[in-house]
Amino acid sequence: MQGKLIVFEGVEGSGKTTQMQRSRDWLLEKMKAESPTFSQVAITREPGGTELGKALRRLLLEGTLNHPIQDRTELLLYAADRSQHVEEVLKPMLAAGGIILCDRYTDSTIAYQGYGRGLSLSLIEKICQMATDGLESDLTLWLDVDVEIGLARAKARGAADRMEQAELAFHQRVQQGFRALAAAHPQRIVRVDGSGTEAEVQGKIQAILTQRFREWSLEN
Ligand code: T5A
Repeated sequence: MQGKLIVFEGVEGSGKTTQMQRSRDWLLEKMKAESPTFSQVAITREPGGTELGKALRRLLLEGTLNHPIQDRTELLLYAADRSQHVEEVLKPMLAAGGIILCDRYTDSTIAYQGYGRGLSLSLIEKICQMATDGLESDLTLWLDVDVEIGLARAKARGAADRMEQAELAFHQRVQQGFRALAAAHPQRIVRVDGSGTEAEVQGKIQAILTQRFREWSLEN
């Protein structure tokens, strides 16, 4: 089977990191049993999936209160992180047949910088196209949780980063963005109810992945 890019999306604290780790462990076990030659299941994230990206992540999330980042600057910094990530990490791994679990990708830019900040969606699409060189996810799992629940989970974990500190209405617009994206791309984006326990959410993800891997194996 060819490499696959599986993206996890959602509002702050929706459980992406938790579910990606569980999914990787499960996939590795499953692959080992079903296809002994298969080995690579990698986890990566945006921003911060490369050395350059780690520096950009610090700039984006630590923030500078005295010199706020302008909305278009923010968009370009996320795009710069992505462009580097696509060329340095995603394309080579996919070419080697790997399964990539990626924490956030282009839908986050549309949801946060488009719906959240109010930047032009057509401008964002062009910039995403340039940053990704046309590389789309094979599957995007949207972990759908109420914004308040997600923010409370993130807050319980520690100090809020620059994005988490944005007003509630901003995060609600972001959520609306994910909803619109899922409605517009029903084959690529699958909604997962993220409100249950970690194990319950993981059960739903495993069912979706099982079905998708079956379809992908039939394509070859
Ligand atoms: N961004 C990103 C943009 O604006 N534009 C872009 O183009 C891109 C790529 C990234 C920020 O950048 C923005 C979006 C973000 O604001 P980040 O640190 O990656 O920053 O932020 P998040 O992606 O939101 O990461 P978080 O770690 O905050 O959230 P996760 O990964 O969704 O959630 P997770 O798994 O860490 O869980 C959070 C807490 O909840 C608990 C966990 O134990 C943890 O403590 N939890 C649950 N509790 C109860 N029930 C469950 N089912 C739970 N699942 C997890």
